[in-house]
Parts: sequence; C-alpha cells; structure tokens
Amino acid sequence: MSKKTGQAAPQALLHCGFTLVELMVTLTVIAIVAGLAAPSLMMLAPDMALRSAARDLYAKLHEAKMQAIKESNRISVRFNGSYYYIDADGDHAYTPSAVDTFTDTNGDGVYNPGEPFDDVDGNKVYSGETAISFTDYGYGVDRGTGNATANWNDDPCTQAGVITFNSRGTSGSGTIYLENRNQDISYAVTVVSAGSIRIRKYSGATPFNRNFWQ
Ligand SMILES: [Ca+2]
Ligand SMILES: [Ca+2]
Repeated sequence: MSKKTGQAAPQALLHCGFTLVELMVTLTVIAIVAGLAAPSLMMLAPDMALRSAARDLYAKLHEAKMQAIKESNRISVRFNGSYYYIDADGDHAYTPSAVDTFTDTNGDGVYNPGEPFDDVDGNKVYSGETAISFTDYGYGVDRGTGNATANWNDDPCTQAGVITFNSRGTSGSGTIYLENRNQDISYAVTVVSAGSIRIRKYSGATPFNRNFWQ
C-alpha cells in the first residue's frame, strides 16, 4: 500500500512539472503574440472605425432609398457638420421628436442611436429623426479625403451635402468622402443617378494615383 503511494507521488509531481512548463511556455507564447499584436491592433483600430462608418453610411443610404420607394416619396439623407440623418419629414432640417425627450450624451445637439430618451409617446423608439454622428466612431473619423487629392476619374473630390432618392429609388449622383485621424486611407460612398450605391477605398498611397481607388 505504502509502496504504491510512494510510486504515485513522483508521477504526480512529474506530471505537475510538465504542466507547469507547458503553462509557462504557453504564457510566454501568448505574451509574445500579444506584444506583437498590440501595436498593430492599435494601428488598425482607426481604419476599422473608418470602415464601420463607411458601411453604416452605405446602409443608411440604402434605407433612405427603400423608404423613398415604399412611401413613393422623395427622401433625402442630409449631412450637417459631423452628422447625417434621413430627413423623414422633408423639411430640409433635422427634426427632433415633438414629444420624446433625449439626453444629448455626445453634445452634438441631435438624437443619435444609443442616446437615452424618455419614451413619452410609448412607441419604444425615439420618434424624431435619428442622426449618425461621425465623432461617435472615435479615431477622428469625419468627412475628408485622406491622402486622395482627386477621385478615381482624377476629378476633384466634392463632398455631397445631400443625397435625395425619388419614388423610383433613383437619385442625383453624389459622393461622401470619409477619413480618420491618420488621414491617409479614405473611403468614398457614392450614389449614382440610377440609385445604386458603391463604396470605394483609397489605399493612402502618395503621390496620389487614381488607380489606388478600389
Ligand atoms: Ca426633418
Ligand atoms: Ca447627440
């Protein structure tokens, strides 16, 4: 009995020893990988924020287009400073709810997704127009062209102030350019007159080359 116990103990120790070594090796590998990954992740974050902003803008433009077709009406997406919104009532301005009140967490004067609101009319959504603020993405995301000094046709980059879809879902053409605090890469979200929406990315390369718009 005691002999058996005596044999078991070194085995247990031995096993523990291997586990500890394995654990240390694993931790070391994790530390090295994390050490390598952290700076590149920090560099990637502004670009990821910019890409999110471009994709959200694409989605909002598509939503406006669908709304125009559904309501058989002209629907505009309007850009004002660092925010944009679907001008649902067509009064050419941002329109807050007449009844629901909200807390302007980011201080931009308009209701943004996620800001707390008092649901006075009880319909469970903020009943005014909802604005997307570029500043909410962080990393200096805002309208701008980064290192792109022209567009893919070598024409000047002109920021659209408003994109209007008509009842057939078609639109005047226009582009919104977005950059981040690195101000190298940029995104262009374009609506063409047939109503289709496209996202392009400029690689950030200098000197400017229109072929780096993709
Ligand atoms: Ca309005
Ligand atoms: Ca706000």
